[in-house]
Amino acid sequence: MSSIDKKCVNTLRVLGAEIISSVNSGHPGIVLGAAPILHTLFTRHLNITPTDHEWFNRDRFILSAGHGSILLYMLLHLSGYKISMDDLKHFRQKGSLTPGHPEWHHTPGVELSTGPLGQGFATAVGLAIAESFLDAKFNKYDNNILDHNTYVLCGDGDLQEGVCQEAASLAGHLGLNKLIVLYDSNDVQLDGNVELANTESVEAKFKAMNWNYIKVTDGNDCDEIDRAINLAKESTTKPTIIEIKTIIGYGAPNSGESSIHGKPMNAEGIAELRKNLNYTIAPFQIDDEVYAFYKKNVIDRGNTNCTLWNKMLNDYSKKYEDDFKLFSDIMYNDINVPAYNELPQYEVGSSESTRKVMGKVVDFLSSKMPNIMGGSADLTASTMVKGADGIYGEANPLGRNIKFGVREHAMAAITNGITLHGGLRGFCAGFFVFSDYLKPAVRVAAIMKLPTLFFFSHDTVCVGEDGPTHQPVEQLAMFRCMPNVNLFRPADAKEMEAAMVYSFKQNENPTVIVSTRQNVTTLAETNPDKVSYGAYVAYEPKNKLEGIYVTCGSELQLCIEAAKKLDSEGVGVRVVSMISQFLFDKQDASYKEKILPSNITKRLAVEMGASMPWYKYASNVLGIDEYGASMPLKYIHETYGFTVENIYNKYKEI
Ligand SMILES: Cc1ncc(C[n+]2csc(CCOP(=O)(O)OP(=O)(O)O)c2C)c(N)n1
Ligand SMILES: [Mg+2]
Repeated sequence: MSSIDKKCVNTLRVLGAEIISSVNSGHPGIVLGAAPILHTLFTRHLNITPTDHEWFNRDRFILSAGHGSILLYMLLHLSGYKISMDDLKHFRQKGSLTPGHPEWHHTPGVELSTGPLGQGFATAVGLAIAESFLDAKFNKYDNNILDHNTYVLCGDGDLQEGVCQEAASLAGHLGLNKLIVLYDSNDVQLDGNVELANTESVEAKFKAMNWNYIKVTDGNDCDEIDRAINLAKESTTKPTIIEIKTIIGYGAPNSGESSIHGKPMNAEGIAELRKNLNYTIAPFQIDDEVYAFYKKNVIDRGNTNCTLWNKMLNDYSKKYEDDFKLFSDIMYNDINVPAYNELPQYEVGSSESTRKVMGKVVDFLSSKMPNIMGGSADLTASTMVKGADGIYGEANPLGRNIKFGVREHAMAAITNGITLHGGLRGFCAGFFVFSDYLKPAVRVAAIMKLPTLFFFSHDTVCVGEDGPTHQPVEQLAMFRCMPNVNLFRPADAKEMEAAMVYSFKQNENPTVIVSTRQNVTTLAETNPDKVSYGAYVAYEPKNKLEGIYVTCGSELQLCIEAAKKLDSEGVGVRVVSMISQFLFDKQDASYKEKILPSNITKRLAVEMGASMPWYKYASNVLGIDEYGASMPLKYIHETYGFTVENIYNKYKEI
């Protein structure tokens, strides 16, 4: 290692350890061990610029091992991002710019909120897919307008996660050659040595998944790391994992031991670290030489490349006018979303499952919007949802239909990555009951308010014959209690179309849309114009209002029929279609009062799912608080009491 590299690396090490000790919180192990890896990446490879940190063609760096956050913050500080030494000193403190784990759109330069291990790795696969698709779409023989790498730093823990295996397997299959994973291989994790839990060879495993594998034997040797990254960049057909042997907590008295993973060092430990590294710079100081080195090798290099790229873009705009127009629209997320009334219209009284409608809307929107990309977890034939232009892969990088295989968790994380890249709207689809398998990725999207689209079919026990393992019960409650997640459960084709259009138009939240397996009737009472309010009056009785049914999905029709029966007997009951509790909760008090007047307390909520989410709106709930049972659909409604008769009776019982 050259003396300046050594000086920079030791700065990162000691400053990181001292910040962690001063706030008595954080993970010194990875900072001390992996500093040379990220120093090499940032100063010799990563194309980023603090002056335009959302530069479309920047390299993406994902710290999948999010517990190393202070290392990233220090690197961004040195790289000219608006993170001051004071911000670094307030690491993990209330309201600081430098939270415990990296948070997207909170700290400049952070590309993804990470911390849940494995998630960053899997999301990076989506970033690499987005890059390769846009590269195929826009690059010309004389102008590679889209040309960047996706880098990941991961640790042993990341690689142990199932989501990582799923994503790595798909990345290898897809030949994502611009994905480069730097694996901080220190043989140690939180609870002890990795060998206590793992036996397999990472090399053999990744090679078997069609990855390049490169080993760096000395994680302190920046030149060896640099050579490995250069080699990885040469790959044209495979993603690369570089296993870099490091020593956790390098320089600390307990280096190489799990005790250094997440425990701040005491004063003696810090003193010994300084002695071992021969480091004499005062605490919280950075030598000018280090700043100068980063200025030259990250900031200036990045600025030069960004300027060159802007020139390329200018050339491109002149030579390829039409492509440039589309490229700009994509880059600035300016692709027009068709309005509801441009979609195929459904006649009142027609009958169709909402999953079919969902699939048709995705097809229709994909034909109008070149920025939609996604697919399903081996369930296209069931969810009816697929991307356009054929199957995405090496043979067809312009395909917008991703065959995710039965890898729900990675599917969702990858779809987050596609959306996160910028320019594309990622969607994915599966059976609603298996949304359990991908919930952690929806959670990351929710924390980030990333507008990923999650489409599910088979929304209730009406799945029927497949039985309790396939019949969702508690999943509606799960998504409805997640902050920032908008769950739509449309009642018919009209509501479904309106919900889909709404979801593609907005850029603020992840959306979950659930559809029926069974046919439902297109109702006269549904109102697509009101879908954005979350709830509206679908049926108003002729008689004086005395009660309310609150419902959604396929149960809306049943409630309307029950209300009509009550109306014919002189009992005035309104039916509220609550397609999205999330959106209804956002309405002002007067709208809420209009829909659910507080003096009307006789209310019955009706949904074929866990009753829990409904007590907010009604003190009586007809729900399903048990797991289902295998039987043909024709017995389901009777079995669980979801008939017009029972809904009518339940109201009368109140
Ligand atoms: C999904 C998930 N499970 C558990 C954790 C808690 N956790 C954070 S780091 C870590 C140890 C990971 O080991 P490794 O990746 O080898 O990190 P190192 O100790 O080498 O820094 C654990 C269990 C987490 N952040 N995410
Ligand atoms: Mg480790």
